[in-house]
Amino acid sequence: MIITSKHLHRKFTPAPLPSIAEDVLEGFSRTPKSLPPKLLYDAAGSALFEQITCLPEYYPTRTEAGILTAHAEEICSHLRRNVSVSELGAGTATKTRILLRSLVQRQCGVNYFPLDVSDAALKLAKDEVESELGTVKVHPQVGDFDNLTFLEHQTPPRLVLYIGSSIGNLENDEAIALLQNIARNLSTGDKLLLGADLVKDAEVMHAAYDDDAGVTASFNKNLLVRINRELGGHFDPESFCHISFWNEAESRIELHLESACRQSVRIDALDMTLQFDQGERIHTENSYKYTVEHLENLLRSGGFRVEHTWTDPDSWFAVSLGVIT
Ligand code: SAH
Ligand code: AVI
Repeated sequence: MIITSKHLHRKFTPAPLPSIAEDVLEGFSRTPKSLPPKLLYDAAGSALFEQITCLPEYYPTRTEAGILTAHAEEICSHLRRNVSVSELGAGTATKTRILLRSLVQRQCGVNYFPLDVSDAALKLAKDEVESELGTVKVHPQVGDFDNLTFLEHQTPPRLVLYIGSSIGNLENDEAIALLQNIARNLSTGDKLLLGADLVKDAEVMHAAYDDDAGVTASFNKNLLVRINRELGGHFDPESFCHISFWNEAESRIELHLESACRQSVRIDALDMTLQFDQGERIHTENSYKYTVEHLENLLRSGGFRVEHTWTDPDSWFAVSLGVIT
């Protein structure tokens, strides 16, 4: 529980605070404590995520890349000529290049608008896409999913990518709201390609979030390092353990940081002192796993008609194309 939070007794004015302050304050005011997963992606977090995507245990990236590689031409054949491409949570856009490579065979040039909270990841995306694909012009959009008006400003036809199973980091109602918000900013004939991780053997899923090299643990603990740096936090990341487990009832992998001892932690910028009991956890991420039916229903709830769903031979991952009718 929070033992001191003087800010709660005075009017809270977010404007002068650093950008992550509000989210951290809100998350630490909850019981149990939690932090929104988007905070995992400062420059260091984005670099750690890139390492995760190459881990032998982390099957989602290579499985989705396999689907995109096998079906890129077929996916592109569903698109109208001169489509512009936007992407939510693009990161470094490594997998996106698989699709862009096919797209540039079909049209003279591509305008690509990757949106991400991570400025560092977007810089890499721009460098790598433009140096490989000379006819793709990258227009990075640094920002949060809550503002998707940049979609509306592009000339149709439009393709939006939301791949990587990033939708799995949202609650079901948040996922539907986000898809509806995407749909609101599109028009008839525009399409959304949605990639999602499927339910499979629990051991396989769990190992992907508890790798032997400890990269996912560092990714998770980096949240505390970030709070120390950006908000004057006094966390000792080594006094927290990385916890991950499969929650079958909720069909999700959960990530937490568990306090190894009873301790108090001050966060200067929030004028807050947190108290942790031994074993108390901060919930840092959910990663929902789907069935194809659930994924397609999400698209429908968002306002899209499902055109096609592609999976890998083991049905570990699915990529579904929806259209605004
Ligand atoms: N699409 C890439 C990256 C996935 S990692 C892939 O498939 O490999 C998730 C990405 O989403 C990160 O780059 C992170 O910075 C971004 N992200 C997470 N929450 C976000 C939010 N609320 N708004 C914008 N970007 C977000
Ligand atoms: C970005 N997102 C889909 C990843 C996932 O698998 O949920 C983030 C991640 N967290 C730990 N490892 C990877």
